[in-house]
Amino acid sequence: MSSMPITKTVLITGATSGIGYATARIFAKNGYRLILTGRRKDRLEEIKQKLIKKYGIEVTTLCFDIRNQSATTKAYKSLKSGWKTIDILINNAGLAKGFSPIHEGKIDDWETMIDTNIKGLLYITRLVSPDMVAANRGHIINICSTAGHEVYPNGNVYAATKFAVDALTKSMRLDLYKFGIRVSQVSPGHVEETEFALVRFDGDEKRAKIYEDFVPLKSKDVAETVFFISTRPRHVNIQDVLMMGTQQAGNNFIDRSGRADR
Ligand code: NDP
Ligand code: 8X3
Repeated sequence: MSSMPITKTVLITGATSGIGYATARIFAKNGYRLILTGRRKDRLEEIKQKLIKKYGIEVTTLCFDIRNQSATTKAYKSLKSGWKTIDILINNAGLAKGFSPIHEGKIDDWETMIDTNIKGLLYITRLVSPDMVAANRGHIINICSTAGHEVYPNGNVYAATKFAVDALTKSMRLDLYKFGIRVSQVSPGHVEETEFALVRFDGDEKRAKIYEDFVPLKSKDVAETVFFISTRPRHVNIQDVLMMGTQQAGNNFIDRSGRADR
């Protein structure tokens, strides 16, 4: 780490748990200023205080539902002047809801995934990117998924939203590279130390135990990758990192013979 103080500001959507929280911790540890978002106000406040106390950094929080365009705009516009220049935007907020074949899927679940994973990502990007264009610099890192590269049974709409994220990453890059803005993506396979499975199965803890017979990635593994991407020299843009635990070889190939770390 350089001895110069880091003054870069990072906005992380969905920082109240899992990959977003792990990403917040690694940027905090390295002295960045953080804007953390999510819907759970108490969690945001608790994480803010923890990171300030542990790392002595500056943190501000924005509590809003990213599916709601006016709430997203209002929250973003509420940022105090010193917080308006965002160097790195990490589009992480997202979720899967349900695990049903297409003919049994719940329309509400589909709407939730589409509104969060695609429309929410677009709303915040639309707000942050003009200032990056004006400044001729910036970095946007989208959290996609292996599900954005390869489908699996019952993954239908979740996979469709992540294929959309992949398309957006590629097309945002085409629109923004002329302005010196890097657009990158991380596409993880299964990741534990997240609430992903619990959310997918509507809080059903039994069904959410999907990592008991293999070792997936941990949230920190993904966070470290995001951090690595964001700390390359300005002339380097890592476009996509497809990453899985060693016991996963593809979305449809998981060695479930037991956790290799036991
Ligand atoms: P978590 O459930 O732990 O985290 C999801 C985060 O997104 C939370 O902070 C949540 O905050 C936020 N979020 C969800 N919905 C909304 C909303 N409507 N408005 C604002 N924030 C919202 O799961 P992960 O950490 O696993 O998920 C992070 C990203 O990683 C997602 O995009 C997911 O698709 C992706 N991913 C996850 C993988 C995994 O296996 N875990 C693998 C590949 C990709 P809050 O509830 O406070 O609003
Ligand atoms: C999350 C990983 O395999 O559940 O994107 O789709 S998976």
